[in-house]
Amino acid sequence: MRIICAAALLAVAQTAAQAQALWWDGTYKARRQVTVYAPEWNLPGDDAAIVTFHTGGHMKADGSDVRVVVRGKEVSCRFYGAGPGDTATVAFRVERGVRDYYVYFGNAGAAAPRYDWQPRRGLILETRGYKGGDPKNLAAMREIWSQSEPFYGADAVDKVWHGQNMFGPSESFVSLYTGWLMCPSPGDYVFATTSDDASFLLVDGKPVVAWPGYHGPVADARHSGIIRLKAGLREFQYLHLNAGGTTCAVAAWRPPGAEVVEVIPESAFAPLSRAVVGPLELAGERIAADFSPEITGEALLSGTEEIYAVQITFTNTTARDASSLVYWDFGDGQNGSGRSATHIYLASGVYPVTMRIGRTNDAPAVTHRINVHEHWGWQTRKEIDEISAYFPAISRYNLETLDAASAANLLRLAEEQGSIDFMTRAALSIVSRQDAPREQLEFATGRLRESLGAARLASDARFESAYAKAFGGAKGERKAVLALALADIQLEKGRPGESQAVLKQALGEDMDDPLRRRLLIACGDAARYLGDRDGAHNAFDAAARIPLRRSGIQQAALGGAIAFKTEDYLARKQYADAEKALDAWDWEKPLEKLDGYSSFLRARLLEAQDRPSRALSELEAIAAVSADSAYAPKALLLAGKIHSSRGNRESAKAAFDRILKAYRTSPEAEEAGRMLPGRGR
Ligand SMILES: [Ca+2]
Repeated sequence: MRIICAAALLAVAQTAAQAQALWWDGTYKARRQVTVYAPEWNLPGDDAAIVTFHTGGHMKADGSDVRVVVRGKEVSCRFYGAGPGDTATVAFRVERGVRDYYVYFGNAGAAAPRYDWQPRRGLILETRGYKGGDPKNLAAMREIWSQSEPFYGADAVDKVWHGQNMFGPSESFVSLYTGWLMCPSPGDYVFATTSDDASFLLVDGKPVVAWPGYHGPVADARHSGIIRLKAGLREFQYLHLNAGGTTCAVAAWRPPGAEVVEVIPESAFAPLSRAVVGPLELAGERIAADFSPEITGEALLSGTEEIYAVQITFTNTTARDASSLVYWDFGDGQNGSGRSATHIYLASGVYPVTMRIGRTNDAPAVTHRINVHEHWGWQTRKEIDEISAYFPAISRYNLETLDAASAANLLRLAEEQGSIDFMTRAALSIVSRQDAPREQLEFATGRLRESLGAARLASDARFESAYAKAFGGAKGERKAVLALALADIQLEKGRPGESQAVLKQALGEDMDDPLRRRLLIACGDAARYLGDRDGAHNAFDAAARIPLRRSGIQQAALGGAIAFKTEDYLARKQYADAEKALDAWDWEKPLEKLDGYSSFLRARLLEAQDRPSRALSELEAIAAVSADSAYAPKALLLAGKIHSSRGNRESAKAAFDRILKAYRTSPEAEEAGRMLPGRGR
């Protein structure tokens, strides 16, 4: 089928190149020839064709300027909708014996045509976004449909037999199928539906089956109805809603004389032709650059989150263009060259794809905004591609220019593949992008912190410089997220003053409560490291006053069991778990950081993680800001031991001396005495 289409397209291109038909109306900027290869069907009413084409951005946003013209005269048509991206879908009346039509668009002054024509052929599906409402009955469902937006797309389909939104996101959407059944004989027709969620089936405007409400599908025809019909063309309508989660829509029937209820087959609907799209033409332009996109593959990017990579092949279809210098901008920060180009998209969305014929700025160029979304390949094909097949191409992407959503998915992919280098580059490319939303920025800095650890982030100059650079130009929540990441590195490097300055700068920005709480806790830490007990207390106290929305992990951390858990994790050398438990503790009870216990456990963890300088900062903070606590002498003792093991005799001696002077009656005094050089045996 694809090969036939491509050949037909080429034929159209050549025809257009040989003899360009006269322009119908000078107020129109753009047109495309569309060609109907179909026999006459000898059915009642007009034959019809449907076409979806790219507009190059010339069409009015509401499509009211779209006209179908043959031999200088308008033909009745119905415009279904604009988008997503620069596409438009139009059905039109097919004239007897006429194959070539023109669809005109790009006329700002045009108003919608006055006629109200509908194709009485085929099965056409339209889907839109669900905006709410309870599908408790047909009237409510019709209201839901009339309120639903945005328009996701429309096209001819074979059957009502779908497990996802054909044109956009599947999580929640509303569908309207309108078709024309060729009823072979008069009699009683049984219709059945199974759906997730609501569905309503009508024939000739009369409700036949209703399955209202929110529910999953069933595997039988228990939701059915019966209607007496005359032979001939009958209007079929099927309204469907997926309010959330999984989806499915199936319509079945049993015509008179049939044995079983079966999915209404494609052959039951009156034939609707699909017109072949010719190249874009622009009024007064000798060459109008044009290309056509075709989905040529898809693969799961991430096994756990069902993120798809979609491969699209773009073909230069410019009429009367002999040049071979064609340059592509795929709209996601990547470029290519060649008469056709294949590109792999890593995130759903609408991408402005530009094709330029030649390198100069005045070279003919066109931009079509292309809609990329999870394709329905799993339904129409048995297998999808392996992501490893896309890896060579993806690994050549310029990550500095890759858009943030794609970079975030790439980061997931790299992480799953265990490629630290690729992951690091993807994460840094997100950090360096001013347009990366907060969620992606947080995801990137979070993944880096978790995969590499604070010590490695601090030891590699790339991270601090990337964070600092991004921080300089950031605003709002982005600034706060970057401040946390940057302050963490600065603390790790023993620069609590700089850390505090960065955090304080970010505190002036607007942000949500959880982020502000994290920022204040980090501020308190910087103050502790500076030995500023009052400053730390104020910051922790302010953090504690911000209301919490607890996550499961944080909930589990409540009730004092966390200390025991942390000790246990430390004993078992489960350091990642210990760190999470401590983070949760700090998050829940920031003021307890001043009691010394959680900080002391933190220091033990840092020592175990082979981060002695950060551990020493933590221990010194305890001795400075929690001097009255029982953990102060413990902290000094551990600090002395760490100094000793690093060969810092003076510092070790100072720590032990301090225990003997300030905490003479503490249980640690005896050991400190033994540890002092010259005193021990
Ligand atoms: Ca559902």
